[in-house]
Amino acid sequence: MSKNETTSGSGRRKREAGPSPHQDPQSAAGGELHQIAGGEHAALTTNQGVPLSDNQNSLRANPRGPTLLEDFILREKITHFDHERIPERIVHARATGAHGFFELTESLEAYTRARVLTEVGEKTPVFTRISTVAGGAGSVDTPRDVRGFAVKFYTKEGNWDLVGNNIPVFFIQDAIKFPDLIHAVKMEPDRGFPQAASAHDTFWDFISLTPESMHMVMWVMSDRTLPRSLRMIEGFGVHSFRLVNDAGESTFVKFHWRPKLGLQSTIWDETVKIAGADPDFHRRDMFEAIAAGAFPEWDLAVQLFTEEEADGFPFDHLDATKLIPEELVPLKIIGRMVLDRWPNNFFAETEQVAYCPSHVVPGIDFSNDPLLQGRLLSYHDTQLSRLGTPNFHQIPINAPKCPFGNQQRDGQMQMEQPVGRIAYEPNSLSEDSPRESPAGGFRSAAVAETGEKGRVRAESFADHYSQARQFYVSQTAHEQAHIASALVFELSKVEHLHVREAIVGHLRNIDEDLAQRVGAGLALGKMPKAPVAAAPVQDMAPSPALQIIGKMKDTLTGRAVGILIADGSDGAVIEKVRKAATDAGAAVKIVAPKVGGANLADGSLMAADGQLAGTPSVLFDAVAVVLSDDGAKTLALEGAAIDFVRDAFGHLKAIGADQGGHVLLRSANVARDAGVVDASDDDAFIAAAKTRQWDREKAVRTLA
Ligand code: HDE
Repeated sequence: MSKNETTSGSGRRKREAGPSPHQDPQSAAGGELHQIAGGEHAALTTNQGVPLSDNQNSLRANPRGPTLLEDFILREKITHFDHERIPERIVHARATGAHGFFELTESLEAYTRARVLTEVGEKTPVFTRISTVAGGAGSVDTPRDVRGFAVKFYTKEGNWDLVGNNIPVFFIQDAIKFPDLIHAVKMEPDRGFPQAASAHDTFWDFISLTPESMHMVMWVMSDRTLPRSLRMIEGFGVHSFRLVNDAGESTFVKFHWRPKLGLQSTIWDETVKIAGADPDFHRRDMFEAIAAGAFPEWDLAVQLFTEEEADGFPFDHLDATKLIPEELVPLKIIGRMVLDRWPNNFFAETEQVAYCPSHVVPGIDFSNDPLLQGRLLSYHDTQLSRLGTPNFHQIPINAPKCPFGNQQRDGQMQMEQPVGRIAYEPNSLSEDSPRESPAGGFRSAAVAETGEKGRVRAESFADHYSQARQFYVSQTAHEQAHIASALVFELSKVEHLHVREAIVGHLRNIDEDLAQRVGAGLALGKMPKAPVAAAPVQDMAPSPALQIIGKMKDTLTGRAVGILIADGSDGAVIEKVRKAATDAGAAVKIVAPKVGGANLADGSLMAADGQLAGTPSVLFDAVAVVLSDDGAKTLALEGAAIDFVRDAFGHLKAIGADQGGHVLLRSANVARDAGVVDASDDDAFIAAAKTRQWDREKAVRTLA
């Protein structure tokens, strides 16, 4: 059988039918053979199925003459190309997506009738898209930014989209402020920069005038926005939702994703350098992990609480700038999500996938969070503009995997061909047209509403600082220093002094020490006044669950180790380090001055996975340097080699070095400390490599 397949019926081209680890087994169902004489390859055709004899030359009046308008092949190809782009998402344009499944391990039967949350052991297919917010589709993977965490569950009762972020709160309390927030953070409209960066005047100006954003600002300035890998971030549904059971009773719920690999971030200097070394750092990491069978995995957990319990919280859970501390309502793990298949085609799937928080299934319902209420409108509207048609649900990545049908008809890009006379309901002319399901269909929770209509903000939304303070005081000293330094960095890019001062004023309401550190970092001279808080600032109990360092796992699983070698390196030491790191779960890469490899001391050639100039140490979690004395002397004159070890040290990573390796370290002024160990002592190296050397930081940079 040749590979010359097209899908049957539609005549659409199928992807080249070679074996692919990423191909959806279900979509691989065979089409008819497109019968083209001669050759092994599929015939190249126009979109009308006409085979092409020549794809290299357009039709000319004579060999050196004008191109003819009659060339329908040229016109079709160029016109299609001209229309290849669709409007990119106004936010969350840059993303990585993958297929997988959700498996329920604990039934929530008492709380909900949603089968996806009651059928233990059931594997529900998912498509998950993790994004940055501010940058365009072509921006880098690693700006300081929130990560979107959107999961489409293709359940038996319809699609459920859980469209969350990697931060459990948001900047604003009311959807009507969203366009202002996004306009403020996006590149400034007169100059078209900065791309994918909040460090500029308009963002901080808006924030300084929006005290409700202070809690989110603490999270955004923390290393949460600098993830080491998308496999190592948490996800949050942010808003309260409702679960509704068979009896019609409802319970509030917050959704949490917890990475099996633990939480891990990079540090700012490292992040900046990663952006240059590999703009696709996170996408590549996810691609490589899935290709290697190291499937990213998260637990799904819920916080469940009643209306009465919520009334007792010292904040309003309908306010998306507040979280519910785990110490107040513990997390209950109910299942796991595994991402095990890369998309066949980035555009068809990751770009065209259309998430809407309004996509819920029977048994899941909304709360009155005013931010959520606005989102219920916005996403569907945005899909109409992006995908151009109310039939976007028919695009394969968006279509439910359960049967679906109704009397909606026509519209642009209608792919279905409904048969028969009936396009309305109720009707008496058809036996089998779709009907309502009074018993199993979607029902909203019967919630009583009273009160006066008006453009008002509830009094219970007035406290903007208490949880910001709780977040800050819950952090380790290292994390607090990073937050203070991030604020200094960002505000130092703000030209307007009054904006810098206004933010420091807000910080005084959060934590005086933080405000002093940032004020000193900006050389403010005189501390600005704190604005009057609309509600008294409360001291809430610290919540260690808000840390990153406290949630980092001491492990090399899912992490990467780089071994720098050169001509003359000792193969036995390299192998020892490689084996120890691989056994500990790391992906190991050999880095050498030339990609072809290095001639080792014993005369053998060791191939390299990366060339030194293009494979800096920022791409690894720990490094080893195995060099002969001559190799070290040569590399001491090589900027990329000096940077390799100096950055590894500066980014608080473990360094294992043999005798020659230490020669290079000395040339780079890298001192010995607890994380700089002998490469031959693989136990010491692996122990150090499993974590970061936080205590080293004060020796390598001045933090605010
Ligand atoms: Fe979104 N958001 N958002 N957002 N959001 C979009 O929808 C919007 C908010 C989130 O991978 C857009 O399809 C409004 C909170 C994710 O395709 C748009 C408000 C949270 C994604 C939109 C918010 C999110 C989006 C742009 C304030 C965390 C990417 C493209 C009321 C819970 C989904 C699109 C994907 C995308 C509107 C606030 C998460 C314009 C009006 C809070 C993960 O519709």
